[in-house]
Amino acid sequence: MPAAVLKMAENQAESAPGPEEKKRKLSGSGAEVQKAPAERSSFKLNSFSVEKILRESARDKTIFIHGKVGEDCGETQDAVVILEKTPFCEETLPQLLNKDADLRLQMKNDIYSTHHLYPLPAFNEIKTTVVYPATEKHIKKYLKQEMYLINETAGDYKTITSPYLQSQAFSVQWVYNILEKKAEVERIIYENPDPQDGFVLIPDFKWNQKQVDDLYLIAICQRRGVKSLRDLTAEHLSMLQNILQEGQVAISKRYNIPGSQLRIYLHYQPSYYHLHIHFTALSYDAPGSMVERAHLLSSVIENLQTNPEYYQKRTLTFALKADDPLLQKFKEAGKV
Ligand code: M7G
Repeated sequence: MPAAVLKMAENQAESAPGPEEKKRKLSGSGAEVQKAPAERSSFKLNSFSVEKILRESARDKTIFIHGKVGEDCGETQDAVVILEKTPFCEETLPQLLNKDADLRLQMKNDIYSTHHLYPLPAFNEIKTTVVYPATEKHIKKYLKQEMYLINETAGDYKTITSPYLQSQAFSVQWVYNILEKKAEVERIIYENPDPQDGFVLIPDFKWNQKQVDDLYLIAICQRRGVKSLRDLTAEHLSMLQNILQEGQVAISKRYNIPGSQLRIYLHYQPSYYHLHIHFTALSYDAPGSMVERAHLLSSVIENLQTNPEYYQKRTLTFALKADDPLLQKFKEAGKV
């Protein structure tokens, strides 16, 4: 057993937080969320000109924008910028509500009044994700469209999906960069280095790590060549069990969230075809956690224990966007 695994296993019994400890940590004194201001970005927002709003949601307070970069120097490239208002953080409430925050009255009626609060910029963050240069496929990924359900049989996977993926899937270079310690090294939360059954646990880039309410991490398996749920057999059980057990312990230790408050699942279809598992706070309505996409890791493990070829044999259902070329392939094959 690798050292990292042993160390975690030893500490497992003492790692689950009691309700009081959890309350204390979540109320702001201990949960290890990222606080340090990051370095300045080299991406120049003033060189980004908006082409199209791909999607926006008033409820989620997010907007997905397609734009061009470099129009001034004649070499334009596509970029996708995602803006998202972040949840409040109990730790920074005092600064948000202090005398330096500018509170303007909007209306007053009897005991009721509404206001505009303009906090100091440091406490008014907009989480910003940039994909640059973005491919046509990235732009489509974020474009709001009608969805269609596909029931993919084992045969469909072999004849339609798999050949399509070989030619069309997104690059997983960012995944290799994490595994090879070329990127996001300081963000790694836990690693089991075993090349067969190990994994790296790291905050998902959807999470700004400022508050645990929307906690989102991913476990990326060390092993290459396992593309998705479809590839899993009993041979992968020990890796999946490591991810489930060690991932929960690592999150409990670091963020004080017990395994019973985590949603741990795989996407099918994923966007990136190197096996990874999503860990999100159960109380957070995470994007991509709907039934037609999310497969609970605990159920995946049990299915494989019952039938080692479960995911090789089963029909798997997922939704595709109207202009997804894979949907076109299914249509051509008369399957939609
Ligand atoms: P997925 O199920 O393949 O696709 O999950 P989805 O993006 O449609 O959910 C991949 C996960 O990896 C997503 O939750 C992404 O937010 C996350 N992710 C993608 N990229 C490119 C990065 C990255 O560079 N770093 C980190 N930490 N997470 C990423």
